[in-house]
Amino acid sequence: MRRTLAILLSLAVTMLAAVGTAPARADNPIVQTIHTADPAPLVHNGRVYLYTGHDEDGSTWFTMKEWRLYSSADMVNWTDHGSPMSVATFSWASKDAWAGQVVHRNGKFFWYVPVVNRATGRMAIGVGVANSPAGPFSDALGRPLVENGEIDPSVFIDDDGQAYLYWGNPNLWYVRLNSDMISYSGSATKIALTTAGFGARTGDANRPTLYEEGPWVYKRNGLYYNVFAAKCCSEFIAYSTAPGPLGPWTYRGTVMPAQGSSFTNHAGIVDFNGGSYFFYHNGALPGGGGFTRSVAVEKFSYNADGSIPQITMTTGGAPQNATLNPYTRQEAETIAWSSGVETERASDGGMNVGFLENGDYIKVKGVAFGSGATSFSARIASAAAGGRIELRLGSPTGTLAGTCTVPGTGGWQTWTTVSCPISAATGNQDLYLRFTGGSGYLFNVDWWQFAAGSFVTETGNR
Ligand code: FUB
Repeated sequence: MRRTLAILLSLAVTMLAAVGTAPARADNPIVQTIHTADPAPLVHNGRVYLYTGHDEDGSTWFTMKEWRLYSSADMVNWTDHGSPMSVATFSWASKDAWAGQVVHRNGKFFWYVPVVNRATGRMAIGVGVANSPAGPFSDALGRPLVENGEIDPSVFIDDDGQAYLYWGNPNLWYVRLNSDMISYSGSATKIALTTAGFGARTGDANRPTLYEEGPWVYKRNGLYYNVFAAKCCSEFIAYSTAPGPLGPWTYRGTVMPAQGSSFTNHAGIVDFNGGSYFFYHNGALPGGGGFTRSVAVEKFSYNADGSIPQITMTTGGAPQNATLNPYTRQEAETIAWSSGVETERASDGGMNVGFLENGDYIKVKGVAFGSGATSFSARIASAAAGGRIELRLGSPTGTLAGTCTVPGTGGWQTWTTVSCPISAATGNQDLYLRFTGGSGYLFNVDWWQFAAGSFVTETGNR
């Protein structure tokens, strides 16, 4: 994927350069290193955790083997946490890591997902459980929680503590979860799909309402919302509201029209730091489409009556709501935008960026340098000859604040720390780490950090 992306991105840059226009640096879609789909955001301890599916490169179907996780404190710079759960987590499942949702209760994180039950060949809902939002998640039950061949679980915990699991395509089901979150009371029940509740669809006798799949159920100011993928195909995002968790539902209209080169869409909504955010997916990356999707986000405000305004896909994305501190250690895989970069598991258990070639870069947005940085350090490894990290401001070709030389270290996971002097990095800046060197893969980066004060040369382990 990175090669296709790099070629298409460099073609776009060349075309823009030819007409004398600098490329606008968009921050949607959120992830550029792989294709992601089916966003499910969760706010926890001052961060937004964004759980996604992973569309395999070149897919011609929903070929999805694992889920991925990203998190952000500012809605713009997203840290890659890798894959905390996959189809292999569920010994009874064979394939299809499709759209799920994570909820937090009793100090645990429960991840409800649809996967194919190998024994029956049908879609079933499994539950992963973890002690932290980043996992690792394990199979909570060793078997499906519920199975009826339908998909896309969403879980909502009401103020009285009663939790509900909703899911379904073509039907919309619910069941009351017990407080352990891994068992239920009563049986799976269909929510009546009436045109008053879910809008009228024409041209499909089997599906008289707009409801298609992907419910996202929550409560705000006493009103219950069900935001869902409507009509097929292409899908748009619509919503219904109700006075209670089980209805009666009233269709309220379009949240996001069909746009963006993917015939599916999938909604996830959270409030964070005083703002409301709508997550969705499209096919906006080069090479993107209906089976190679990308997760994106828009900020929005509810209307005074609680209705959701119509939201349009943008390339700009959500505004940054906090600056990033360069004087604390930052993971190299904290990214607002990147070109040619991939991520992988690092030997310390976290992630590193890798497969870096000459000219690849990472943008980190809104970096608060204050009165000025004087040095930069990075944890690097290289089984090749290394290269250089250029620290540039404002754009990949902007002011050069410093250059760190990266040596070969004898292995892609043989880590050492390099440092170099920095000048002219003051105030709030978009920082670009641009990787340069010879041909082939250059080096990996695990983390980086700036310092103020006198520069002391440092190369070695710490
Ligand atoms: O990603 C696979 C399926 O496509 C999801 O389960 C649906 O919601 C649709 O996005």
